[in-house]
Amino acid sequence: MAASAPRAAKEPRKGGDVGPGAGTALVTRTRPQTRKPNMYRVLLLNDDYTTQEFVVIVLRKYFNKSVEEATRIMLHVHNHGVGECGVYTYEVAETKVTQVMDFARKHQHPLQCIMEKK
Ligand code: TYC
Repeated sequence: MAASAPRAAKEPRKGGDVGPGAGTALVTRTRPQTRKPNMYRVLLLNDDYTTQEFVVIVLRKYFNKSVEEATRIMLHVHNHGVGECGVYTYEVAETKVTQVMDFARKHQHPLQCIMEKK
């Protein structure tokens, strides 16, 4: 009986219980028993229409940033085109992206939020 944790279907698999290396743990351990999860950056993209105030609200509401940190990140995105809101496991990052995109759409802002593998 496989004892691996549930994994999001969309996240690319690595290793696992089929293919080369499957079922050999008793003979030769080829991997540590615990593996660090893949981590994903959640990024905000700049645009000309979303207000600076709205971006600060997003960073406070969904990324738990202080006013000062949220303002710093917002200005970084404004000046450089893209900026990091946080780094999360796949499912958490995916949830944050969906929440931000839904919130932006609801308030009729074109703000874009994406994730990328670290
Ligand atoms: N460039 C926007 C403005 O000047 C502000 C902005 C910042 C928009 C960050 C999006 O992710 C963003 N109103």
